Amino acid sequence: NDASGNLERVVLHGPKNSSAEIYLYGATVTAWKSGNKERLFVSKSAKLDGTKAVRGGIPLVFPQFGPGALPQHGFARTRVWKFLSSNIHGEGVSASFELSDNEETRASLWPHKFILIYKVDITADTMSTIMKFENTDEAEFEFTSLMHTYLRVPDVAEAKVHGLQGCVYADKVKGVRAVEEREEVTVVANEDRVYENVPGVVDVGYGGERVAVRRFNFKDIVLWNPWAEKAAEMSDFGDDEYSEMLCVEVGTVASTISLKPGQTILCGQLLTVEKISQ
Ligand code: TA6
Repeated sequence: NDASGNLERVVLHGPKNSSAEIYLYGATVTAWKSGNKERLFVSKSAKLDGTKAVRGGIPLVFPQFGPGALPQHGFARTRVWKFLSSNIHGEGVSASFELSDNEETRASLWPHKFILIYKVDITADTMSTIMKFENTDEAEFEFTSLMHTYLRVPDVAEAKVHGLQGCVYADKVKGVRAVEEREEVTVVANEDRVYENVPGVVDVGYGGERVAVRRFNFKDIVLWNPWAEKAAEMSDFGDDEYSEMLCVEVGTVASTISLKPGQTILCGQLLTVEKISQ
């Protein structure tokens, strides 16, 4: 709870010392421990007081990815969600959260009625984050959405990303579109890429482990590291922290998701920590 006694965050304790922490602000996962290691990156300078989106963990991007009519990445990551319930099941534990439209969003340039139900579930070696989007309006609407996952890695230059070969990507640093030729992608400079319609599992290997990223109903994968020059421009990102993180973000951002009145869609990801046999 925060200083005035309001519920500020939910901490989940799962099997084999696994755990997760979710701030109600933005329903932002800010920690995920598996195999006794922290698997997410949160900047030491991140704001956790609700004054701006958390720099790290898994900020939720909805209803707009990137810049546009709304503030960058939309409003879901900077609103306080409602804690619904937590649940212990055979393999682990979960917590659910809800966000719906309010006066402010109805007065915004995205004035639609919606309900989001977000569920974070951990087992010994996995974390899933699943969103149910519902159109509670009288008219169809469309949106883009993404789970902005900051993975923690010992050294980003040593991280190997598999599963992107053959995909078309928009390179936002170079301002070009191209096809990924590499089976193994490494990040050794500022990268900001939207890989479109990625077919299968993407995994991020570092040391003797990898995190496998499985997703459903999210078409694209964003790969981002600000590197030193962009990190220096962010007040909530330490100058040398960029080497400890790699954003591998699941979403539908190169096209939109549209929902008719009353329609729902479930989208999400399953992150699994796996040992890499040498
Ligand atoms: O991760 C992709 C991206 O869209 C980058 O372009 C960069 O802007 C990043 O999100 C962080 O955005 P933020 O608004 O959280 O600073």
